[in-house]
Amino acid sequence: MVRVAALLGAIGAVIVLFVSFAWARPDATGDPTLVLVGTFSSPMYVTAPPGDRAQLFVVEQAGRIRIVRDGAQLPSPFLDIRSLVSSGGERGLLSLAFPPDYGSSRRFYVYYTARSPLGDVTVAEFQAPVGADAADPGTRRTVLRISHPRGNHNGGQLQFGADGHLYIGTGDGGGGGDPDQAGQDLGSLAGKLLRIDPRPGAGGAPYSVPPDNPFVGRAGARGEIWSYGLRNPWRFSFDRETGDLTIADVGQGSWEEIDFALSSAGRGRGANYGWGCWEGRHAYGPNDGNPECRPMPAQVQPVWEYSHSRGCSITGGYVVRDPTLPALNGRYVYGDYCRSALWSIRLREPAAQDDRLLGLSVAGLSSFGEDACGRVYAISSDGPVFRLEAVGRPANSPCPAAKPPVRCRVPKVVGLKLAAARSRIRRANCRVGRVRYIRSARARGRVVRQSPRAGARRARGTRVHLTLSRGRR
Ligand SMILES: [Ca+2]
Repeated sequence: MVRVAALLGAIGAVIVLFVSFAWARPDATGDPTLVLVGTFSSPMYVTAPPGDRAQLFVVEQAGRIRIVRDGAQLPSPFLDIRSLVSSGGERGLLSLAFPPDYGSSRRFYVYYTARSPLGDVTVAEFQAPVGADAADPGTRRTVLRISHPRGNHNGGQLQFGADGHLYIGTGDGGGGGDPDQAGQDLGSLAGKLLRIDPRPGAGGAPYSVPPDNPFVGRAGARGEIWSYGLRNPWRFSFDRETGDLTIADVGQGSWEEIDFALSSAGRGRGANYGWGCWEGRHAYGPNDGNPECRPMPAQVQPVWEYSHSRGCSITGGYVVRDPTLPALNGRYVYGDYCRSALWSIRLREPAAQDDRLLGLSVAGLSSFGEDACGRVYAISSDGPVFRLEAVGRPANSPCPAAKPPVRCRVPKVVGLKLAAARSRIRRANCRVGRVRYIRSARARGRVVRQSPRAGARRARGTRVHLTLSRGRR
């Protein structure tokens, strides 16, 4: 009897061990995990100046920006504009963007809702003295202001595109159901993705409109508009490798959506994303009778949507290009403010594929962010900021250096036979281009001319054209 009990006990122990092992299976090396970077006061966003591998800038909702340098938070803020910012709910200091020339210009841009006039959506420029850890609040220059008396749908994202222009995501003006019918109104800056050059323009203008914006010169339309039909594009981003644009547009009562625009197909130039006539891929019934929805406008369909059985407010993220996190390379990481689970998906036109849980969660997910070397962060409005890292990566590993692009260094092939020239050109990351023959007395059967010349540096895969001598007849 004792022996039977012991045997049963042993079997039980094995089962318990097996079950607990199955539950507590350690993540495999290389899987994504969350590493705490620091805790802040209602953090909304993180970013870093281009090429700055040591620092991370953390935007706090009330109106401060903090610097984390080499993993440690600096004691005093980089910027404190709490006296200008109306904060709480969806309002506050919402994002920050550094232009490509920040290293020399020291100018940067913030997006906030103003105290006065209350709620005005505001894009402002500040400057930080070279070498200083704090910007000078006295350098403030208002770039753009949009009246916004309602408290919600303030938009809030700033991003510089690879074209050097500043993209600005604005909400539809708030309330519910787009009461101003702003989304489809090309005369309104609300419910849009805008594209401007934020530096002072001609004749004292606070900014200028790039002449290749889609609605420049159209009567009744604002030239600043890049794409429209958005409800509250709280977060949008560019793929740092391809330049593709992804907008996560927060839905009304039923559908959350992801809009995706390939850089090679115009990056959403002039696109109508449908709001307030469409919510996700569905006609938005309450606005059926609105003139803007009669007839229903054609919309650029989202590549992904999910219903409110999964969440309530999408938090858009980034296509991961972190070389130290190959498990997520090329996947778009996103989440939802109302659910803590993080997801990743492959963005494709016309439909995204392979939506998966990451197996990680962040409560109160306010935003994602990306640093100068492409590492991605997940931010909780409760305070913590996490970095997505590969399991097994040593703690506080430095930001990896960007790999220089592989280039074609044109080799000298004059004097070689064709086979030898081909192999030398391939080894130099170039390609063999046109091969033609001439009748010439010199160097029969060998290369007598090449273009480009030897030593030139060109993009990878550049074609090298060859001229060979056949010899005289
Ligand atoms: Ca839409």
